[in-house]
Amino acid sequence: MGTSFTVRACANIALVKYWGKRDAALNLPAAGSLSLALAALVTETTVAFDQRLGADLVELDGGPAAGAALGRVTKFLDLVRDRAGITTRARVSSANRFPTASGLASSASGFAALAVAGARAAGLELAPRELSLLARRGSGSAARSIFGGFVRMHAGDHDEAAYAEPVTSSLLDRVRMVIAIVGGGVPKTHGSRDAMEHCAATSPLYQAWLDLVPKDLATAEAALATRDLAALGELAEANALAMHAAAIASRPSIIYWRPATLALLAAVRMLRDNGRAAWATMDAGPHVKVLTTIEDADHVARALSAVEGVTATTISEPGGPAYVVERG
Ligand code: 2P0
Repeated sequence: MGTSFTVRACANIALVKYWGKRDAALNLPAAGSLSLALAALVTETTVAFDQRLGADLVELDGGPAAGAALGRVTKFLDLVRDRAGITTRARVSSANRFPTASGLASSASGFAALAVAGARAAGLELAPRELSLLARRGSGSAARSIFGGFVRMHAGDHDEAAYAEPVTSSLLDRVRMVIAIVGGGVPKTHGSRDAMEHCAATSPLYQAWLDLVPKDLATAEAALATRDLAALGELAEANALAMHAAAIASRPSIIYWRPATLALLAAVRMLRDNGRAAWATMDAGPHVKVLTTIEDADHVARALSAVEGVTATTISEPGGPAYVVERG
């Protein structure tokens, strides 16, 4: 059996969302995006190539993977094998170290960890940018999870230009994210991969969304450069609402929100009215993630815990880059 590599990668929450592709086969995003890595949401993945195996053996969260989940991992490992010039099958074990029963799942941390562990186990020495390009093929948001802190994903004009890279900002020392879980792990109504495709094909607001993203990226990067958390927060909340508006306008509609999602948005607005740092963002589910500061994080988490329908809250620090924890 080849050397096994165990890698940890953090999930990330986009402040400027990725919502739409321009090439499904290469998984090229239709626009750029910008995210914050979260230390509280970690995936740990071990990969070892083994000559004795006739097929990839994949375990996800303690159980054997089958069907579409297994197919997606094998397809991704095929990219790694092609690159390394091998045909050996692999043993993969991956587990999310996410807050218990959070209802969060992350293809971002999962494919970032698989890209780094898979590449190393196959004997490849890839630079971070190449790992980001590789991770993107597994999942668009995974390209961002190779890096820590604030991360900018480029849409690029060709395959090799669609990678992510870290954005340095001294705001990183000030921020926290509070994750408010709605409905304790109810399965998603629409997976984001199919939902963004359906939105692109049917939403009359999709083109307006695409036109908006470059402007929002410029505003977000300016806020990071000038350490203006209020500007970053306002932009992130507005961008998330625009993404959801485009999704809601799809035909038939894609509505990720539950009543508690709206109650949380109102609570966040009230926190701001009371002078707290709090700006909301939502992804392909009902949960609300709130950008705040170290000073206000406990207060914000307590306020959000009191909202009816919220089953858990977690305060997260910014996360670091994907890294090898063990080789064996
Ligand atoms: C984001 N999402 O920027 C956005 C906001 C969901 C809502 O990235 O098809 O799972 O694997 O490239 O990365 C989720 O999309 O999609 C996502 P694929 P992915 O975080």
